[in-house]
Amino acid sequence: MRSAYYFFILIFLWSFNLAAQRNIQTINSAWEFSSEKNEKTKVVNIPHTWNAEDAFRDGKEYFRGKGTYKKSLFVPQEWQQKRAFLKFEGSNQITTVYVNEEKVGEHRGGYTGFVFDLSEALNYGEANQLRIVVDNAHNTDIPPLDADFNFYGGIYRDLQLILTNQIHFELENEATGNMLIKTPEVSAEKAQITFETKIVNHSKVSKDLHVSVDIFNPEKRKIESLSKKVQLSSAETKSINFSKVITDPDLWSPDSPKLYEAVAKISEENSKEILDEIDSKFGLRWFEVSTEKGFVLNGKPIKLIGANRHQDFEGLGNALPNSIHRSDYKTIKEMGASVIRTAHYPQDPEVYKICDELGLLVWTEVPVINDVTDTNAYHDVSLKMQREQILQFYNHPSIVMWGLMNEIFIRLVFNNQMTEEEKEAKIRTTVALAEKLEKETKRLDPDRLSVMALHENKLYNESGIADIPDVIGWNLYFGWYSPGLESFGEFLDEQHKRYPNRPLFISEYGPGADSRIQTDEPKPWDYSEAYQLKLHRSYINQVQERDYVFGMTAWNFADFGSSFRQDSRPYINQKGLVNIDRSKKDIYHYYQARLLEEPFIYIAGKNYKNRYPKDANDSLRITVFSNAEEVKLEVDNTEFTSEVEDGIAIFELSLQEGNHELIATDDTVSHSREIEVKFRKNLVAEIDQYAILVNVGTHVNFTDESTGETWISDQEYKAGSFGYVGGSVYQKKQQ
Ligand code: GCB
Repeated sequence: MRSAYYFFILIFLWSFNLAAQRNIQTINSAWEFSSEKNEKTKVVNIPHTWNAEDAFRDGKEYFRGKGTYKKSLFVPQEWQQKRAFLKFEGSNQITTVYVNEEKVGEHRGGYTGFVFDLSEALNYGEANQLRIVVDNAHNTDIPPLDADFNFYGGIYRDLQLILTNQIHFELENEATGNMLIKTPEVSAEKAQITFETKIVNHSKVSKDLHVSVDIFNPEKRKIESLSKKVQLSSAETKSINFSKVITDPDLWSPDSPKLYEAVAKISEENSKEILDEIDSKFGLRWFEVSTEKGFVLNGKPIKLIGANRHQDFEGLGNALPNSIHRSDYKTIKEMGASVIRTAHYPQDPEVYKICDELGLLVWTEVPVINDVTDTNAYHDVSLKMQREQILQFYNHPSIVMWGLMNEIFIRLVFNNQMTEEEKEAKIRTTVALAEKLEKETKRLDPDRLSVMALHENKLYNESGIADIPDVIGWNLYFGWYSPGLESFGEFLDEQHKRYPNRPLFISEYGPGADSRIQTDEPKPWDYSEAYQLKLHRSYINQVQERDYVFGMTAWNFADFGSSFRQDSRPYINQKGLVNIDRSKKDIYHYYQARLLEEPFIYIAGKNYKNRYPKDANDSLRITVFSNAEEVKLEVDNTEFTSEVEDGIAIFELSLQEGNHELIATDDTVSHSREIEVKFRKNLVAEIDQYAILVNVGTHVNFTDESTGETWISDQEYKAGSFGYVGGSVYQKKQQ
């Protein structure tokens, strides 16, 4: 019976082709939404989050509680011959589904997919009420408990309604119906492949079936057809597996991301009619890692350099259309990256598809971050998340590492309230969970690497947790949270000395940077783009010098929402290589100069147009990124030349006041930019006409995005000028 509060009804008429074996449609549009916080009901489309605005307005107070989505769905009589499933790609974080007020399922965890079978709860030949309650309140039994990103609530990834025949490939499982394609042994000569499916008979009678898998090569030519006869009793579920050895495989790699495809079908014996069909892409490659050789893919060593990526976007929270997921990874690939880390959780299924297609190696992880709870419930959800992640994304050749945990002792280390006994108990439960996660990961997938990201603290080694996974990722913030850029390499050398067989990866590094803040004299904590450049340059060099470090991922590809942060832009972590709206910071182009093979040149300073030297004798700095050995810079018809070191050519120029066009070239490619020069001394001279805008007490220039005005860095007062008398320029953290 329809309850009274369905005050406006969105009748959803389904136009399925009932003859087809399986029908998949998104059921994203026009849901009636209300939340505990805001009783006003509105119509929303999925992907949806209710925190896209308040997480950037109310800080830590953004709403965490229950949101309810409702829809009226007309279910034709003919569907009685079918099975109907609801498939979520991700919904944060407890999701409960009701059909006509009968509960059909509940799922815990916000970053993996899940499927509910609606068939038994539906009323056929009439309208059915779907009600989905999503709860993103803090829950001590569900990771993440605490982290430096927002836990946006809602059904923030696509939702599908899937109609199958009574006999179908199993859907309602932790793999969300994925056929597992395993490639335990691959070489240049041959590849061993297995295909694992499960078939279900919901009909009342036993059936003689024919199950097949067709394999298509990267040129889309069918190269194999495997099949089996199977008898399936009523209500039975059966595993059907196939294996095949392929010779001369077309290998997958970042340079040549070749994908095969498998199509599995069920038909009744002696009938051409297909009862169900599923497909999956897969790739053939092998890899190994060691401290001597680094990361070796298909026999060739490759130093992995790339970035981490959070899944939120300006104005949208985490509710992104697939097109933005795609364009993000395209941007990462165009930077020259070979690896990404989906910190700190499994991402949209579209992400792994595009990484396969573009050729990006992936470290993907579960959101077990900062702290754990010592309950079976917490441990069980963590394990389930890892199982769901592995089973759902198993077939992607791009994935090479399954992450277990991130900085799991960070809350403990900074906690002054806990007693020593409490701390010891916490360490014990954390290590026990890590062991369980490792075991589960290897049980499901012995062919990939397990990995864990640590912060700079001795507890990881002392507790033994760092010995659990195959490889270790260090999140290192020397030159930011800890002093000294060079301490980074020293720390690594010391680790390598103590643990010579432990392959190391730098899973995070980077300072906050704000495109509005510019300087020629960068310092830690000034949020300038120049300091971001200085730190990343130093880290890349130090990693390049060390063969035992097999890769690095910058923190972070993009600025992202973090409700408790008060950096130079509130509620945003600004360590991105691009801004939260994906406009690029200089540093993005620096990576292009370091990583791309085709000729590249770029004049840094997209947001450093206004320059304020003291006078005509004072110089200003132009920075050019290039992968050539030498570059030329033409300024007002005069040509200067500079050598390139670490992808950077520096030009110190003394220029007259006014606009100047700069053209940089290496004779194959060129890039131009305009700057405007104004002398500080003339600012004072013109004070009766214009105000002087001084960024008081700092050494950086700040350009206001809304007015285009630049607030210039402060200086020591001298007669006839402006500036401070006594004191010193403010620095957030002395280093
Ligand atoms: C870390 C965390 C990451 C934070 C980052 C930061 O080590 O793993 O989640 O966002 O530091 O910016 O402080």
